Amino acid sequence: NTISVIGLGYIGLPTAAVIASRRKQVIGVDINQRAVETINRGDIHIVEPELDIVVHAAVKEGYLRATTTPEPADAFLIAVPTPFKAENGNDHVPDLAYIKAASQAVAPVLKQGDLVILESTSPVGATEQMAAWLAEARPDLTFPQTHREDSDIRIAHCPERVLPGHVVRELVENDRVIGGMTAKCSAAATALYQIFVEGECITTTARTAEMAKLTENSFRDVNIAFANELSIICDKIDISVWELIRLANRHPRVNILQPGPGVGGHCIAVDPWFIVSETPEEARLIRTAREVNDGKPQWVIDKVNEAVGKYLSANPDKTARDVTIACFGLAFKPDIDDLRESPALKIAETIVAKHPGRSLVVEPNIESLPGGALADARLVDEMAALEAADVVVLLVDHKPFKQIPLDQVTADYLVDSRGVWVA
Ligand code: SAJ
Repeated sequence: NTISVIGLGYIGLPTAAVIASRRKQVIGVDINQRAVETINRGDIHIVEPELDIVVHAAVKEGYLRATTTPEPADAFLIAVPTPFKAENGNDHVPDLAYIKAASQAVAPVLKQGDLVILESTSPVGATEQMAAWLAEARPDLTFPQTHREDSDIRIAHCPERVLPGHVVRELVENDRVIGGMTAKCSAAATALYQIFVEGECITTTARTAEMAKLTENSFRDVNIAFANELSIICDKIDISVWELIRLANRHPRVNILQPGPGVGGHCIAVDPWFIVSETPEEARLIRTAREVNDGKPQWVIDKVNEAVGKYLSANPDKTARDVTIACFGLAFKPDIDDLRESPALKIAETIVAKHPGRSLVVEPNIESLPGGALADARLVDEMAALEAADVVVLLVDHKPFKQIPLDQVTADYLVDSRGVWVA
């Protein structure tokens, strides 16, 4: 049996490689020619621990091969991005263009008995929409939406749920929600995941599986928003939010996540909007959580401006242009190099734009600063930054920052959005 994975990004590539490591023939498909060439050399184009070894072995042993055009296979796993777009005054409408393009690319090579699985995080109804696109392109085949259990093609939604940084392990260990368009579709998809999933495969409908994925990420977003709101309240009434959450979490039924400079990444800050966009009247809490988290970067920037103001009052011989600000961390979460959709990056850019020439940035996971607003800043190491800075801004709780002994962090003007240096 040959399995084809469409989209060789943060989800598709690890999935393809893990299936190949179980000695199944896997054809990976991506529109990015360079990514395809890199993979066929046995290398990877994304950063994810352990992935390089798995891909290298799969390619060298002949189980994984990448190409830009889909080829016939017995199962197709679609793992392409689902961003949102602005439409009719709504800024957060799910954009299914990549799923549509993938369906249209796969349709010509489909044959009777094939299984098509949508893995991309999707708004409710996207799997049915994908099935409709496939049926439109292949009127000679039958699909579950019209022929139920007699259809030529089986279709399911099986959302990915792996945590970046732990993808290779979580792909195998996590339980899997399998949402077939019919019971036979679920059974076919379950058989496929059982090739490599050691967690449980739990079956449901495609629509419930879609909503389950959105619910998981919305739950996390709402919990983080709660923590972020607490951090703003505590700042106002002079209580340490870090100590507060530690104490509250001692209750056996309380588990509050950590405040931060905002929520970044490609999932948690996006997926709740798929629910809000579908049911704007009802999804009040989910929308508010998004707004609280999206408002946090500006709150941190205001705190930095306040700290600069205090520094200038204490040093009347200085002007705003003389202030050296050091930003610790740019990535969207700790111990990764991914700066995309990062609130820390956004905050650092705003600070540097206001204080060009003197700003310092510490980001141990990158070799050079990205261009744009940060072109006016200098990338330095932890100690150099602590030495030179008048105002220190902690944005990401990277390990190397947590390892700095507290007595070396002597900044009088410190904005610590992660509670690394203030207990
Ligand atoms: N964050 C906080 N406080 C916390 C935890 C996280 O501010 O206590 C921030 C992070 O700094 C980051 C953002 O939230 O900016 C998101 O990071 P994350 O580690 O919570 O999640 P992601 O986006 O890397 O991965 C999530 C995971 N979902 C859940 O844990 C419910 C992952 O399992 C999903 O597979 C992934 O989204 C996805 O692809 O949807």
